[in-house]
Amino acid sequence: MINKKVEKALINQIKLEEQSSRIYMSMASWGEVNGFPGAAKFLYTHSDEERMHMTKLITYLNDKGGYAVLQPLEMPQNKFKNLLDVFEQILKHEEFVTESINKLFEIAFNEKDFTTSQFLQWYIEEQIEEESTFKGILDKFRLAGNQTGGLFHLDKELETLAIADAATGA
Ligand code: OFO
Repeated sequence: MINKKVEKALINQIKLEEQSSRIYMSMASWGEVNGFPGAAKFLYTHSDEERMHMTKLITYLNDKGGYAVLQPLEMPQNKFKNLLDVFEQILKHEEFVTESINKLFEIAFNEKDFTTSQFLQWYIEEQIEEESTFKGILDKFRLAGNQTGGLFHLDKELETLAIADAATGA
């Protein structure tokens, strides 16, 4: 049977992954109606990835004798200043997710639940990768400036990134 404290922390993380999926879905929808089809595609793919992160945690917890009870979610933001605003918010959100994963790891470790600590290694590495992806995208924004041509190319690049992500399941 899984430790109750660890179970509670895992349920909290499941909620955060589900909320992340909604946040990126909302951003994708905004991109789609605001002339950024590539960014929309990238964000839809990313929303799917978060759902996968959530499902992975649910099946792990249930498999270990716990019960992954889903929690109520908040309404995601649906208005953004521009595309840069969207990606700045994503990086901030991912930094928050990283903190949450680290705290979860700490709880599992302190409770001597080394199986869960080991399982969470995947999430720790995933967060390093995600933060680096979003920092890279923000660097490209800096290069593109606010010019329409630059943003058009960036949107195309995001579409290519979405296709690559979907292929690797990253
Ligand atoms: Fe955005 O990553 Fe989940 O954990």
